[in-house]
Amino acid sequence: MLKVGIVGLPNAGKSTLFNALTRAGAEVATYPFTTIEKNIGIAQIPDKKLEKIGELLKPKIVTHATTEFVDIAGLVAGASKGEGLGNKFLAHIREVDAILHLVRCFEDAEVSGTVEPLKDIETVKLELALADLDFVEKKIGKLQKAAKSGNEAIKTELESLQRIKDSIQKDESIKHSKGYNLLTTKPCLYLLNLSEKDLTSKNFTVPDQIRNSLGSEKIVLISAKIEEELSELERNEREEYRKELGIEDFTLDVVIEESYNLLNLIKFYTIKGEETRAWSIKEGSKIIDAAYKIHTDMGKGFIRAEVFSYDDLLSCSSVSRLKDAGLLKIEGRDYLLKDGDIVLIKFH
Ligand SMILES: Nc1nc2c(ncn2[C@@H]2O[C@H](COP(=O)(O)OP(=O)(O)OP(=O)(O)O)[C@@H](O)[C@H]2O)c(=O)[nH]1
Ligand SMILES: [Mg+2]
Repeated sequence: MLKVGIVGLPNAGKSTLFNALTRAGAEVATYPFTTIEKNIGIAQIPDKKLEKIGELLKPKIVTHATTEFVDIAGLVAGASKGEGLGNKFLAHIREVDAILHLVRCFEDAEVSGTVEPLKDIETVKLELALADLDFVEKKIGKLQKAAKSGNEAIKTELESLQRIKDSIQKDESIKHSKGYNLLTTKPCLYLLNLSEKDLTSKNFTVPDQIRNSLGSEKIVLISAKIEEELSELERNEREEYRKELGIEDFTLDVVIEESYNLLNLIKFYTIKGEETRAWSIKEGSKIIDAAYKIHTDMGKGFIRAEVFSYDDLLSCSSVSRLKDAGLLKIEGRDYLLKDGDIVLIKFH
């Protein structure tokens, strides 16, 4: 499963956010480096289409797609050189497919550390870049020895690594680095962790310096603490408390959805028997990939698939009417899945 890692300085509120997302109950404390070993948890992807399909077809079970979140140890300046929990932290970031970069903006005398969001952002960005530089330099060192043999492929790779190194040093975006799994090329969403007061008063505007530093990167305002409190409540109570606080948006849902988008996934649905279920798959996948994802036997014994779109189901409001209207298509194994496709796979 694809993973989203939560990254930031110690005491930024990473474990608090992680608990809100996954209800996994990771340890939270006012002192730094509470998290040493990474925590892994699963969050359901909020899905309005799935809920709508559920309302129409009334299956016994409705199953959401999920994403894995990883709560990673806090990072400090010098991590790339082994400071703090340096190397461990960086190895855990290397394993994730996308990053939620959580930035402390909340004042709280109880919680140690300072509130310097811009500095914190720059620190994390610099450490990730330095870790990439270190990785690329080591790789170049190894290849330079091998290149003495005159092998053309090695020479080409060396040139491309040299270009990547230049980009990192000039703080430019890195192109054509597929296969190296660099930290700075992972898709990233910035979350500003505001105090309860700043979030609910809606007076907080993102400082220009932060906007400039992040360029076109996406920013979401959140209070990890409020989200954690909300996540512990039952649905009705949660709604009430949210209204009381004056928060209209389901911030946590926004975070999960945006994380999901970072992973370049689309959703498809199965409606067989008593269960209606949402599945995630990489954009650009074929129906045969979906069949294997559901069950290996389904992939191996694939005959054909019946496919219709969520929009057509909604406008016809039943599968039989949709069939009458000729909107159910028979597709072969190479059919390219579209977001919102509802599929029934025939196999032997
Ligand atoms: N006031 C306030 N406190 C928060 C918020 N988010 C987290 N905290 C507090 O900040 C402290 C640190 O939170 P953690 O979630 O443990 O932070 P962390 O980033 O996981 O820290 P490390 O594991 O040490 O890297 C705890 O006392 C939290 O209760 C917030 O939104 N507002
Ligand atoms: Mg933690």
